[in-house]
Amino acid sequence: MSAFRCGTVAIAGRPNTGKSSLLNKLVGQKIAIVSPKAQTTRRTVTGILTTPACQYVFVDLPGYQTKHAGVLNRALNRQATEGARDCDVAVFVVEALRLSEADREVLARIPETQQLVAAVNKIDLVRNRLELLPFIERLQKERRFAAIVPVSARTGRNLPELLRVIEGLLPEGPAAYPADQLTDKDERFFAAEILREKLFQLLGEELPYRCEVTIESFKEEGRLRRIEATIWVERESQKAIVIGGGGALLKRISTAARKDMERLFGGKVYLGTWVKLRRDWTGDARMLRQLGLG
Ligand SMILES: Nc1nc2c(ncn2[C@@H]2O[C@H](COP(=O)(O)OP(=O)(O)OP(=O)(O)O)[C@@H](O)[C@H]2O)c(=O)[nH]1
Ligand SMILES: [Mg+2]
Repeated sequence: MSAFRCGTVAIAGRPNTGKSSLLNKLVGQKIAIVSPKAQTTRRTVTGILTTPACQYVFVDLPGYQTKHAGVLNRALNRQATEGARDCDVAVFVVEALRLSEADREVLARIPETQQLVAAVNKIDLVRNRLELLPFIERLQKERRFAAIVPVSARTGRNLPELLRVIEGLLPEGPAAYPADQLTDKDERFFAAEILREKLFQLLGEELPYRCEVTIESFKEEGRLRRIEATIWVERESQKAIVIGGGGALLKRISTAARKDMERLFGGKVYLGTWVKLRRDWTGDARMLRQLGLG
């Protein structure tokens, strides 16, 4: 029998390629937040998968983006870049048939010495499978990959093959975490992330980028979790939008978040949400540090 393997696997790519969806499907539970909007992920999330032969410590990174400047965007790009270097294996996630300049920018930031696997995601959207082959050939010209694996984070197609390839690249060594541990983040972290996901899913195109969430208190009272959260916005007008007429939108957001929290935590949740103003927080380095984003 071959020796046990264990190592860190960074999931890198431009925004919206399906990195967080891939992490969730690989570990079999929704721990990373997902939305159709770019730059949903702001904090790296670790997801651990342990098999009889291997422990994969996946790290879902923010998408590396080149569209927007600003203090927050720079901080996210820094996390994305460092994360893809500081791991045993990097998985470069690219959308099938869509290789753009933005993808190349990501590749350019991953050192040549880094073990690198390409996951060609969203193949469920490819009508004609024959188109995949020339796409893979194009990718091969961009960079030397240890392997290129077409996958679908949505359907789970080919994920066993992706895992097999990664396993072969991980170093031999004992497990770093107990076999049943799913993540290194606590419930407080996930409470904030889930609420942020609802803002991404239920607010318009621009507003989610102006919002951040902090957890003011998290108490366990028997089987109930009592959570008080603040949604930070940058302007008074944004506050009114998030709350909505008669508080209707905030209520929808909170209810959706509470249900997801109850599902993840496996118990009842009371969720109190307040919307507060912190002028121009996305450009405020001190506030970003306080939020763990700087
Ligand atoms: N059809 C299809 N859609 C997918 C697949 N994987 C992800 N998506 C969708 O792509 C969108 C982006 O997914 P995310 O997982 O949030 O992407 P991400 O790369 O983590 O994005 P950022 O965190 O913004 O960098 C969502 O609408 C997902 O539902 C897939 O395999 N097939
Ligand atoms: Mg993400």
